[in-house]
Amino acid sequence: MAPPAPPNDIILYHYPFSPYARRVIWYLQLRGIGYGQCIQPPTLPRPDLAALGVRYRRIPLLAIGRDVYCDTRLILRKLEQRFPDGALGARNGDQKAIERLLEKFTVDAGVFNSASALIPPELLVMKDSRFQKDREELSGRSWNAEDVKKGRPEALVNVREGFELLETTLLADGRDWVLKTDKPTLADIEAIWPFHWLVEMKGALPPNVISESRFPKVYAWIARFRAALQAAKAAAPKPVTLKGPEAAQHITEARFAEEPNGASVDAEDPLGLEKGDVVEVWPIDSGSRHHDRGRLVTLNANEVTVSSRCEADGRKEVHIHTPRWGFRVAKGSGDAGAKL
Ligand SMILES: N[C@@H](CCC(=O)N[C@@H](CS)C(=O)NCC(=O)O)C(=O)O
Repeated sequence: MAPPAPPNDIILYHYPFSPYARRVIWYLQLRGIGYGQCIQPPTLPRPDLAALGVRYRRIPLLAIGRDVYCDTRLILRKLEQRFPDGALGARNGDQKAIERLLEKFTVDAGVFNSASALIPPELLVMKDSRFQKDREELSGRSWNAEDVKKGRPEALVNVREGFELLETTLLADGRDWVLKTDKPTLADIEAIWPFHWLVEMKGALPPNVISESRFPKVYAWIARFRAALQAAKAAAPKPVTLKGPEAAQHITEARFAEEPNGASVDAEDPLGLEKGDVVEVWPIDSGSRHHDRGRLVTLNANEVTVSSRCEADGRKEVHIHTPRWGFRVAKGSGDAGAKL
């Protein structure tokens, strides 16, 4: 029997409790864009991704055709470009700035890092030694219960500052949505996800420090967002679930979503790399030991693309895309098909 076809040629690799993956799932739901999904374990190994030749160890990843996009910052940008009709991104300059700065605030500036330090050590998953070890490999910090408890006060102070910023600036005038729109936009997604995640997580926020009575506007905004999502989810197509081998087969047999002939390497890029160079690319904040490797296809101000061989079928190549910000790219050596 033929494997199920992923709607719009999209396959999202994720696991349901990933707050980063939710950024993408919410976006797809709010837009009503159908997609396929391939559910991953919350810890390594992830043979479904290894089969594609992908070393990047974080979740989510999104494939469109034979192009695989790492990192939600790039994924959301690509979805905006690929489905411009009804895009959720801001339209004017000031609003675009707010949207981008909110992304930097939550993803880069550490709101999420502090939020993740508030996962209660009592949660079952936190007592799982395999999960602990996996996250230590990822982050380079200790995840044992005692150390997690020690880190909580400082993380709480940081997260409280995030709540306070939203309460007293963007949401202070009583608007429904961050950009004063009728419906949630990308700027709401960029701002809300770590706060929403913590509010939903039992035991993460001590009510004497962060609660509905202290931050009523933020809590009301989260409740509105939840209701908007529920309505969008009910109206959106249900995701089509694919098993790992089905997803890999689909991807390796698909066309490239981005025409390889149109790809270019910026001759003025400060790194001085050239098209076809064998390079390695990896995130510099965490999961940095996992390097993707391949021939350089695209290098511009916002994106690196390498062509990497699939482990499952060494004749097939997929294009792995990452953002520039938060990632390092450097010349590798030898054959791009070799395993790292
Ligand atoms: N900057 C990345 C961060 C992604 C990230 O850290 N995701 C978490 C899951 S929420 C993760 O990968 N955890 C480790 C893992 O699942 O292997 C993005 O925006 O996608």
